[in-house]
Parts: sequence; C-alpha cells; structure tokens
Amino acid sequence: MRKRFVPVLMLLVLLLLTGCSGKQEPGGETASVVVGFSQLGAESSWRIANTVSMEQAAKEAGYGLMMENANQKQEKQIDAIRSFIAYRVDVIVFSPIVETGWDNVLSEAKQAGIPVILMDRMIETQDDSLYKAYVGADFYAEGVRAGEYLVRKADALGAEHLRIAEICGTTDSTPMRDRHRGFMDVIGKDARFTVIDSVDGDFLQSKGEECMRELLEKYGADGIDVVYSHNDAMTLGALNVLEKTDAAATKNMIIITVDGEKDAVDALKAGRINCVVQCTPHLGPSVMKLVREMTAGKEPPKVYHPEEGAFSDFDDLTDPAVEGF
Ligand code: GZL
Repeated sequence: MRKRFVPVLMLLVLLLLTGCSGKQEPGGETASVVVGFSQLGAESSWRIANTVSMEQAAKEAGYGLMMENANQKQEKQIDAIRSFIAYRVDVIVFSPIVETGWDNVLSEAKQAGIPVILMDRMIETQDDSLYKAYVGADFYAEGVRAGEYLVRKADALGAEHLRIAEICGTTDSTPMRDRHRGFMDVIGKDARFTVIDSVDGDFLQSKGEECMRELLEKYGADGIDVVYSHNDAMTLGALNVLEKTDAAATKNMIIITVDGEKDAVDALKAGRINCVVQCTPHLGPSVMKLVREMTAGKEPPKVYHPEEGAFSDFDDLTDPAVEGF
C-alpha cells in the first residue's frame, strides 16, 4: 500500500471510533474547533519560535491543534493537508515552504469546504479563492528596510563603492524572493553598490557557514564590503566563519540580517552586526483570531501584516526596546 494512504487510513479509523461526531483531541476531550497545522520544518530559531506561538495561541483559544512538521519537504506538507481534509478539521493553516505546487491540494480542501489560512509565507496561484487569508510579514518591506539602512550607512561613511555578497533563504520561498526584490529596488540603481554574488543558504546556519567559506575562497575578505543575509541563522553561521578567518577584515564589513532573534540583536549590541531587520515569529494570536472570526461566519481580511521595524548601529542600543525574540 502506498505510504501516503496510511495516515489517511489511520485518521479514518479514528473517525469511525469517535462516531464521526465531535473531534476528539489526543487527550480524549472534545475540542470545539480543530485546526490542522502543517509547519514546514524546524530550520531556525525563527521557525521554532513560530511553532511555539501557534501552539500557545491554540491552547489559549481552547482549540484543538493537529500539527504536522514537514521537515522541509513540500510533499510532506501536501500529505498533511490531505490528512487534515480526511479528518475534517475546521480550518487548515500552513506555512508553504515554496510558493508553487499547491493548487491541487488546496482545491481538494476547497471542495471539502475547509477554509485555508496561509501563515508566514505566500503561494503563487491564479485562484486566490484557494485560501481565505494570509497572516505574515511583508517581506518586500523588510528588503526595503535592509536597502535603506545600507544607503544611509554608505552616506554616513562617504563610501564610493561597496561590494555586496547576498546569502539567500530557501529558493522560491516568499521571504527569499521578496527580501531580495525589496533590497534590490532600493540599491539596484545606485552606482555605489555592486552585488558581486547571491548564494543559497536555505535559511540554515550550517549552510550559512558553507556559503561564507565559498565566498571567502572566491573573493577573499578584502573583496567583500557588505554581507546581506536573509535570516539570522545564516548570518550567525557566516559570522562564525568570517571571524575565524579574518577578524580584522570582518570588523570593517557591513553585516545586515533579517529576523531579529536574541543572538542576532546581542551581536548587534556587541558591534558584530550592523543592522537587524525585524520579522516577528509570533503569529499564533493573529492566526487564532482569524480562526475565531471565520468559525463565527465572518469574512476575514485577505492579508494581515504584523508591525515590524529594524534595529541598527544608528540606534541607541541601550534602549530596552532594542531586544530580540
Ligand atoms: C520568515 C520565515 C523565514 C525566517 C527564517 O517569515 O519564513 O523562515 O526568516 C525561517 O528564519 O527559516
């Protein structure tokens, strides 16, 4: 029997045992609302904080949460969504690891009458009726903030030419595409900046280290003036390599990162990083508020972006507001 049918079969048996009426939570109590949540993985501190936020918010709302972790595999997310449909959850929430390849399974959810909330990342589709709402960052704005910081820094330094190495997140994911696009729209026409390379770090600290080794082999520490990295995990990995290789050269580099986890903000305060663009992982309460509205028959807003900003070496870093998650 093909692997994919086993989870569905198990759920169908569970359904029969529970008399197909209310949805039994693992603990046996009946939850008023059950949310099926496909989380894409556990690749970074951001993702782990995001999972905790969802679990806590579901608990506080009194909702059952069926969470499946896909460990960075899109096909596992698709299988999880199919099992949520078989279980007849009330709402499906998922963070799509990449933007494409979702129409079929989301059409199945739509046919089953189960609303879908996209959390954290978007999908590319011609049919936006396949999802009810998107809750997550405006990644383009995050890229713009990174670019605007660099322009301000170049102005302050009187820099005539800066060579930029970009370490990108998971290819074809929304944060990777839009953090790049927003950044390039700010610096791309400014002759002072040259992006010498864009490499794929997949949002992983280990790959951030690998990328940095390759960049140093290719350009040398003296050949790189700016590192723009799409998340803190990759940045901290890259910094480990940079500081071991050429601490002096690293000191003169401009390091820009995105997420705002505690270790990155601490590195900003220690002068190891120059700018931290915020991207909050605490999306659980906003998601559960939407679930509450939708299960009460209200039409939710199609897009919800949390408030976000940035910290940098232009700020008073002793201000208690300068903190990471
Ligand atoms: C952003 C999120 C990204 C983070 C990374 O909302 O999708 O994925 O920036 C995480 O840390 O891996």
